[in-house]
Amino acid sequence: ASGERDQLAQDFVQFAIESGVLRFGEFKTKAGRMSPYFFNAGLFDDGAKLGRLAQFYARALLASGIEFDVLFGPAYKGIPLGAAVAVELARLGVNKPFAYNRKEAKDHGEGGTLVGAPLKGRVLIVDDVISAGTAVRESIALIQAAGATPHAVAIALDRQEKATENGEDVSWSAVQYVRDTLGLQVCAIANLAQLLQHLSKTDNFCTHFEAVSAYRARYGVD
Ligand code: OMP
Repeated sequence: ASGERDQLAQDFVQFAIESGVLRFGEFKTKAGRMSPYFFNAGLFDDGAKLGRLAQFYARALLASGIEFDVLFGPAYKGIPLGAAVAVELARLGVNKPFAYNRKEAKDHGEGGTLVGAPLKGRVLIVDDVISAGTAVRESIALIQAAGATPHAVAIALDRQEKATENGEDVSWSAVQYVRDTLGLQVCAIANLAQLLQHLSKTDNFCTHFEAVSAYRARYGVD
C-alpha cells in the first residue's frame, strides 16, 4: 500500500509541474525563507485541473483510512479545495457535510463567519500547503471556537520544513507538531522527499534537484 501511495505522490508531483502549479526559481515563503520551489494551488485554475486535483486528495484520503464527520475549507484557498474534494468524495460514495469560513464577519443575512454545514464532530481541514504551520493553527482555533473537534488535515504538499516559534527555527516541522503535539491526523498527497525523488528521476541537468536538496539541508526536517 505504501508503494501505491508513493506512486500517487509521484503522479501528483508530475501533474503539479505540468500544470505550472509547482515552479522552480526564487520565491519568498510566508515565513520569510528564500525557497527554490513554490507550490501555488491557486494555479489549478480550470475545471479539469481542479477535478484532477480533487481526485488526488480523495484517493490519498481514502488510502489514509482517516475518518471524519465534516469537511472544512479555510478561506480563501481552502474553499474551492474543500468544495472540490467534497464533490469527489461524494462521487466515490462518501458524501460528507461541507463548511467554510469567510474572513470578515457579516452582520446581516446569514451572519457569522461560518458558512455551510454546522461544524460539529470530527472536522477534516482541507488546505493547500503546510510550511511553518501558521495557517493550520488558525483553522484549528476556529474549529475549537465553534465547539467542534479538529481531527485531521488534508493537504496537497507537506514542505517538511522546520517550524518557527517566536521567529526561531525549531527542530520539528509544522506537520510533526500538528500530528504529535496537537494529535491531528495529517494526510498529504505528496511531501518534499517525494518531490525530490521525482526530480532525481526527471531533472536531467540536476539544477532544480541540487537547489531543492540544498534548501532541504538548510530548512528541512528528517
Ligand atoms: P504556513 O502557514 O507557514 O504553514 O504556510 C502555508 C501557506 O504558505 C500556504 O497556505 C500558502 O499561502 C503559502 N505557501 C504556498 O502556498 N506554497 C508554498 O510552496 C509555500 C508557501 C509558504 O509561503 O510557505
